[in-house]
This record gives sequence, C-alpha cells and structure tokens, in this order.
Amino acid sequence: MTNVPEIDSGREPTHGDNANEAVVPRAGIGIGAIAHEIGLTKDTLRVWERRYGFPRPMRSPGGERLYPQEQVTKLRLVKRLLDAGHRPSKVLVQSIEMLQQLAQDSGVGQDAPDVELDRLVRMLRDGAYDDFRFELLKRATRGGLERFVLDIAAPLSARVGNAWAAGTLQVYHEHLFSEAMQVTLRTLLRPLSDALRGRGGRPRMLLTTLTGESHGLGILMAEAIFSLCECECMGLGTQTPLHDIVDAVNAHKLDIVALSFTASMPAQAVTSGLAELRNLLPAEVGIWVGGSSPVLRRKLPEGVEHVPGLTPIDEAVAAWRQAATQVAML
Ligand code: B12
Repeated sequence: MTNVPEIDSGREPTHGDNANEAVVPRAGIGIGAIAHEIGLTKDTLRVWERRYGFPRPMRSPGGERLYPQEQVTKLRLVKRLLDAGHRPSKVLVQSIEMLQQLAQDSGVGQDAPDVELDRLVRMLRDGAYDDFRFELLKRATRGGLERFVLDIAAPLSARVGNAWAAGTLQVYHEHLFSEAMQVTLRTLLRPLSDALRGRGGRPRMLLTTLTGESHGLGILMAEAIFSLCECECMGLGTQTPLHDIVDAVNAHKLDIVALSFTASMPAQAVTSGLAELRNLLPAEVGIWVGGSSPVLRRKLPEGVEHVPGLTPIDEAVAAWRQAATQVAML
C-alpha cells in the first residue's frame, strides 16, 4: 500500500495534439504502479483491455497508459473477486455497482460485525495510536498469546486490509497498525522463544518470506503458534534470498522452512520461487506454506505442503512428529 503517485495526464488520449491547447486536468496512474498496487502483471492489464474492453486507460501526452481513480477502484474489486474464485470473463464486463453487489452476495471483503474489532479500527482511523497500542497489549496480556493471535491479530489484519481497500484507512494507518501489531506479538513471543531455546523442540523451524513478499505479520503469527506447539523457531523476518535460507538450514540443521504468501505476490513468482527453493534444499527438509495467496490452493511444486491457516498448525506438527518417530524406529 504505497502511495501511488498521481500523474496529471492533462486530457483524454490524444496522440499528436497541440500541447498548448487548454487542457482539462485529469489525474491518472501509470500501468506499473497499478500493476504493483493491485498485484497483477502489466501484461494482464493489457490483455484485459484488448479482450474485455476494461480497463480503459487514458493516454499521457507521450502515449503512456494512465488509469483514472474510478478504474483503479474497480480493478481492486475485480482482483479480490478473482482471488475468491470468480472468472475474469464474468467480472470484467460488469459495472462497479454490479461487482459491489457480487462481492456482497459472495461475502468477499465483508467483515462480520464485531464491536471490539471495529473499535480498534476506529482508534486507528481517529489517530488514537497510543490507545490502540495500549488496547493491543492489554488484550494480549489478558487473553494470552494464542487467543490474541487467533481472535485479534488475524481478523484485525483482514479488517485493516479491507478498510484500506474500501478507502476508509490510509497507507500510513496500515504502517502504524503493522508496527503496533509486531511490537505486541514480539513482546509476548520473546520470553517463550527464550525458554524454548536449547530444549531441542522439534521440528526446528525457519520462518520467513521470499523476495517480493514484504508482508510479515502472517509469518510472525505462524511463529507464535509454532512456538506454542514447542517447536524451536528461527524467524528471519521478510524477503530472505533463497541461498541465505539454504545456508541457515544447513548451518542449524533445521527440519522445516515455513513461508508466508499474501495475494499481493504474483502467482508465477510464488511457484517459481518455491520450485527453486525445493531444488536447493535437501529432500528431508520440509517446506510448509501458508497465507492468503490463492496460488497456494492450486497445484504446488512437489514436496511443498500447504498448511491452510493457523489452527491447522497443531495438526501439521503432530503429523510431522509421528512420521519422524516412525522413521527413527526403522
Ligand atoms: C499490513 C499490511 C501492509 C503493510 C505490511 C507491513 C509489514 N511489515 O508486514 C504495508 C503497508 C507495507 C503493505 C504494503 C502493501 N500491501 Co498490504 N496489507 C497489509 C495487511 C493489512 C496485513 C498484512 C499481512 O501481513 N497479512 C498476512 C496475514 C496476516 O494474513 P493472511 O495472508 O491472510 O494469512 C493468514 C493465515 O493464512 C496465516 N498464515 C500466514 N502465513 C502463514 C504461513 C504459515 C506457514 C502458516 C501455517 C500460516 C500462515 O496467518 C494469517 C492469519 O489469519 C493486508 C490485509 C490482509 N488481509 O492480509 C494487506 C494486503 C495483503 N496488502 C495488499 C496490497 C495490495 C499491498 C500493496 C501491494 C499495496 C500498495 N499500494 O503498494 C503493498 C505491497 C508492497 C510490496 N512490496 O509487496 C492487499 C493484497 C491484495 C492483492 N490481491 O494483491 C491486502 C490483502 C489488502 C487488501 N485487502 O487489498 N501492506
């Protein structure tokens, strides 16, 4: 959610116009910025334009595509519907009102009513950051790490993302949210990690994201749950190059690499990154992936396991331990 620079296109597409003519100022956003923001490739945007007549960008005096804000809003909605399983041919031809209806009918981006979570989002929106930070810490210490992760951190992240997509929170709100959430999670996690160190808790996990995935809250939440399952965890933050992952695994004799992917990382980058990492790691080292990227629900490279959420972590760890015991008995 970076601030996308607005470029004043000056007018509708008009190659060869006289630049001195009076112009109607119209704001537009370039194709690279749009593709990055929405999580699509530039090629996809061009193909849709040709095939479905949407989006319909204006042109800069130099002929570059410029997308007006209404089209960006519609594209954002289109992307969320596609992530939820709708097809491009069905959604791209609809009006924004129809798409909003479709999103509502299929529950896409809709937050279930929750007074407490709504209150936290309001604090962020109203600039009550000290209150927000205090509330997070209070809830975390009152309910404990697991309840905090499952009942507050995870659903609040989705809510904040939806509020940004709906335009009711700004990017800087999201940064403040991430900062406060990370501090709270780490504060609770630290004593647990310290106590687990040296106890030989297995599987020994490395947790990170691949280059291109800058969202780090999902993997931090996963680290909290793995730690509660008494796994020894090595969190490397976000965007670790593949060779560094491999070096860390070999140096520390780690059992599993756990990775997180949101929908903002292009599908191709997810699958190629995973295939390459699989090739580089010894066969006995597991790769577990989680997060909201729709790619994870499709076919993954052989030897990569999808853990579909935070609650299934318990089960995945138990299954790994059982398999490890059987191997040890052979
Ligand atoms: C905070 C945030 C940011 C912060 C990130 C700061 C940080 N240090 O992490 C900032 C402001 C920097 C940011 C930037 C962007 N963001 Co952002 N961001 C979010 C937000 C609110 C939370 C991010 C997050 O960490 N999510 C990850 C976790 C919490 O959610 P999850 O993927 O659903 O995973 C869950 C489980 O599956 C599990 N899990 C996750 N990982 C793993 C791993 C394992 C092994 C296991 C077992 C489980 C597990 O835990 C989660 C809890 O339920 C989300 C909203 C959302 N719904 O996630 C948007 C969101 C991910 N961002 C989005 C976008 C578009 C962006 C930008 C591209 C926007 C832009 N204009 O530039 C940039 C990306 C920049 C880049 N270079 O990649 C979109 C992506 C949608 C899409 N289809 O592309 C989202 C979904 C918002 C939205 N509703 O549209 N963002």
